[in-house]
Amino acid sequence: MGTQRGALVVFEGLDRSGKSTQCQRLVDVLRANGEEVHHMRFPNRSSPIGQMINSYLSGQAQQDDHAIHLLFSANRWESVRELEERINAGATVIVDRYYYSGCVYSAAKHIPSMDLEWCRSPDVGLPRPDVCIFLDISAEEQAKRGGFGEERYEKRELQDRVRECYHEMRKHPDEHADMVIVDAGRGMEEVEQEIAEVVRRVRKNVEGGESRLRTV
Ligand code: FDM
Ligand code: MG
Repeated sequence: MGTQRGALVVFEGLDRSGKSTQCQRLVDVLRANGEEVHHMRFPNRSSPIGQMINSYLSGQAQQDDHAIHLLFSANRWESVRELEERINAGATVIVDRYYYSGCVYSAAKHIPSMDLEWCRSPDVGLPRPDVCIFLDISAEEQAKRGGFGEERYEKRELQDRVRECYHEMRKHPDEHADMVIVDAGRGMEEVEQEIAEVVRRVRKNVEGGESRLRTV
């Protein structure tokens, strides 16, 4: 018998949804329990492609919208081997943003040649998560938390369109099956508990089920 594979858990949500905080908390709790955990985030700004993405997001560089979209996808593809190796070695892999962000932030630009389907296509074949935890936050709550940073996409109007695109994307049959919506407008601890419950359930399913990762 080989090693039991780990679960692939993705976090998605708008800026200010508490995504990175909740990711880190989950990682800390699992590790404190002695679990093998690998934490990744996209964009991974440390690779050469990631540095191009970082320059674009910070406004230092311009890119054609299609080109930057493909760079975000390439930035995931360059990490696939590492991701698969960790999963197959039995680690729980927790990912902060994945191809859902890739799709919705680009589609939210409303460029006619870049609809959701086009945006999704370069990511087809990536490892499909066992669950995508979508931290949902209303426009009002997001505004209350305030403090958008300086980066390219941190603007009210675009964020509203991104929110719509996330909900549009949930209609895709695969995405619908994988996405669990968590109301992130509540207190940090309440949100954390709900996430812990979802993750417990998912890890149990993975342990009892098909050992191979599916693909997007
Ligand atoms: N983003 C992130 C994209 O536009 N496409 C992608 O594929 C990914 C992974 O990059 F505005 C956007 C989402 C966000 C910005 O993300 C940087 P972080 O989580 O704030 O670093
Ligand atoms: Mg950000």
